[in-house]
Amino acid sequence: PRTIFLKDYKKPPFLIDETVLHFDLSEQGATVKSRLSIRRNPDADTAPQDLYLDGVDLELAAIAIDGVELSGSGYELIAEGLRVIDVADNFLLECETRIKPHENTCLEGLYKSSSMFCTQCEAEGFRRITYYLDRPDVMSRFTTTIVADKNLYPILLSNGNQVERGDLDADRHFVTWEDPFRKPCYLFALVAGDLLNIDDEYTTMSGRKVALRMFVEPQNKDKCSHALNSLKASMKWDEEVYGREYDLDIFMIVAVDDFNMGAMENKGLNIFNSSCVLAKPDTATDATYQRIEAIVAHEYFHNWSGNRVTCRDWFQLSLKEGFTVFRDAEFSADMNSRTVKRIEDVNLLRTAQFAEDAGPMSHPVRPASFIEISNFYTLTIYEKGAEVVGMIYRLLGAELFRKGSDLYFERHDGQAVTTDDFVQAMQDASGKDLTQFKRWYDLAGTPVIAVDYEYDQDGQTFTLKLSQSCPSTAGDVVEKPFHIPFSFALLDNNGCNIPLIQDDDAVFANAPTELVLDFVKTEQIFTFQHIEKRPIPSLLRGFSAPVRIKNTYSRDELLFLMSNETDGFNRWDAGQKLAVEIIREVAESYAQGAELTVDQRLIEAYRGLLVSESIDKALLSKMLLLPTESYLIELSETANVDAIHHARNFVRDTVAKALKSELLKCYQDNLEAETAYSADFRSIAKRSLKNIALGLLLSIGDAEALTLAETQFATAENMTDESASLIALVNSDFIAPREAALETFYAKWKADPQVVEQWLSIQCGSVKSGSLEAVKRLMSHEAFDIKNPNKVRSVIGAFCNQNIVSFHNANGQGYAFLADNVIKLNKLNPQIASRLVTPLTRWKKFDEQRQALMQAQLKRILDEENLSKDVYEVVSKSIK
Ligand code: HT7
Ligand code: ZN
Repeated sequence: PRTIFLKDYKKPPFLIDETVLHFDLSEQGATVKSRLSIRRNPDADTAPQDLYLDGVDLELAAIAIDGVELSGSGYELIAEGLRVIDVADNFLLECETRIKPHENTCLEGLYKSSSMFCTQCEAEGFRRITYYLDRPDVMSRFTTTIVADKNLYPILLSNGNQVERGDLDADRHFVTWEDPFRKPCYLFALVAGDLLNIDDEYTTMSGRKVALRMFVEPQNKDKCSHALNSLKASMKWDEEVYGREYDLDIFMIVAVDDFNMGAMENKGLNIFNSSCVLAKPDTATDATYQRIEAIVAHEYFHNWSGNRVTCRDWFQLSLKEGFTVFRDAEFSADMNSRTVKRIEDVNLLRTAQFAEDAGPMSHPVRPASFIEISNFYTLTIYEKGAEVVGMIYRLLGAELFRKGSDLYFERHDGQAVTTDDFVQAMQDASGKDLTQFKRWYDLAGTPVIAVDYEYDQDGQTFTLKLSQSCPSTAGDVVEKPFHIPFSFALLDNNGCNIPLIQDDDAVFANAPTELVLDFVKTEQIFTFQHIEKRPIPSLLRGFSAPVRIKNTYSRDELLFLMSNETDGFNRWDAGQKLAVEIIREVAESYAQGAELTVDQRLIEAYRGLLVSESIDKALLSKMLLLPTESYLIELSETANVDAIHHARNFVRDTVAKALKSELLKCYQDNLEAETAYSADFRSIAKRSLKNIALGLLLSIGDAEALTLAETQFATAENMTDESASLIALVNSDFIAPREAALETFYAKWKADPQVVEQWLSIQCGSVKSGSLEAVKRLMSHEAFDIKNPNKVRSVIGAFCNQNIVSFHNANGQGYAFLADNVIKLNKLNPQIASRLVTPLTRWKKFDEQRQALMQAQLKRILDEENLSKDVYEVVSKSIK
């Protein structure tokens, strides 16, 4: 397969001003007629005689230029495309293509999901619909007519506004849609089905009424209100925080069951994976409620950051994704607990993005090359990309950042641009030099910061010395430093912030108590004056940059920070750091066969948190969670999976035993009956605390807790409590109650796919119920369907990513199981196959024996014939 390089980017030689599409959908297949008004691009880098169009798995039925049918010598079918020979400067190209949506299992282009037709065109799916210039810098006005059976497909949708509809003979009908905004074809969408609509309305800041319409299969009509409320909140937030107003008369959301990712921001017609949009209290957990709020917002925000201003090429993907994740994270922080949102995001970044960036697929936020773009919808593009935007925000401050985003949207509205254009707008609006900052876009790897500090009692100065380095994946060290916003404070021994005076002349009274330091050199010293007593530094507050920071604190300092740090994120992080140290200590003893003991100070710290009257419950619920096995593996040079698993469980159980009465009280205190389910963050925090306490108590085999869990399971009035009690039972050693609960749960919910997905992943992700044999059995269960990505993620994904000791069993059978399924999925759905293979690519983290077993499976996959580009790229880059 061919590698595509950013350095080879050329402007498109042709442009398409108008795209008129006509779809005829039937049970036999679809016929697509296109009329493209094409002209040469006056700004093109080259002027070829021929026009090359992208096209994959299409049957060309007819082709004409300016109304004249082309003979065989006028065009040539080439690999993945069509060459139209010797074209003029301006012409109308008409094509008729036939496609088979029913046979489309890769879920790109036009496909069928249950009884409906739908599309997924990003990144390069449009070329599976018709021949086209399938690249984001070709922006066109689309008019789309859909013809289909009126009874089977009463609803026919596309982008923009509906302009015409009518009946045809033989029980067929048509609808025509016109999108007034020029857009790249990756934002095209079509939906046809027997769907119900739930309607709402929004009045924009300028007083325009926008119809909001959510389309779902009839059985889901009571699962729409949360998404619609989230949509209205997002529309309002984007007006208030970014000054961005919605621009069409209608905004549509469609839920589909078969979808490769979470959702898609098609202009005016967002398509969602059902699991990311449908919710009602008895079927969706709090986590799902919050995920839906975030994803609805994310897709809506793309209307400006992605659609109105789009990407020039796919190397710029983070231009829209990083910025939009930053926007949706700020939205979620405003709607919920800001500290908890930050904790969750940093947890994901440090666990999974750092691992990606240290692995074989490591790439910069703006990659320099790729084989298959679908492989680059990564944590680096999304999450690290959002961190990079967040760093600009922290360097500029809220006001200048807003000036920058206003300038960016104004300057580039209707254009396809680059991450450089984004940074330039931020620089021009703020006057802050971001030249060095741009390095974040082009270099892979996670910088490491070493912190050193000194307090001089006589001079009353505190000196902070920061050094940075960045190990690249090639094993060398990046020489040039990054521009790092390093958020910093000093705490006195009561936990109060001390004024930070860097310049002797500064007025003490106006001195800030928190600073964002511009850390731009490899080594840099910052000095603070008039510090009367030895302070404790508060470093990288709020995780102000995506870096690893070497731990500089003693255990006592960490304990102090756990109860006194004024930055919520750092307070939580102090607890994590302490727990990591203690689990590692226990893991070492376990590996050596020595006696296991847990530092009593950790237990006392948790006791202090549990009895605290003042701590915020949302933060407390996060502080009571130990670092995950995945994070502990990520932090290890060579991970001893079994030792980590046992040590973490030992620490958890020791804490739970010691704090049994506090945990029972915590459970009872947060049990209070609710009038009605509410997904506000305070209610969520209470449920979360209660359920964490329950899980801890059950993990130590507490009989009283078993009764509590069984009662909660039988009487729960919402899915959060029902599934939490199921999870607690599944992860306990109460075998009979566990099996009974799993059976009852399935019998109750088997008709609801979103709940069944949870049922599958709870079992497969648990070491207690998810043995490899059990997982294989589930793959023959009526609830499983290998063609449905959600089911694949719930079973195979949960086993390989969450049930870590079982997947990494030294017998290698977990690895072979994953490889078998990657091979199977390679044919059915390459995008899903290549995502699924990720855990095998992380072989470097494990012992030699496991490394060999993992690599053997990667080689087995690579030896397969007809490997997709998707799987080929990931596997070939992962083999030593
Ligand atoms: N922009 C969307 C990306 C997406 C996608 C990419 C590849 C294959 C399938 C896909 N479905 C959606 C989603 C988003 O980031 O908003
Ligand atoms: Zn996105």
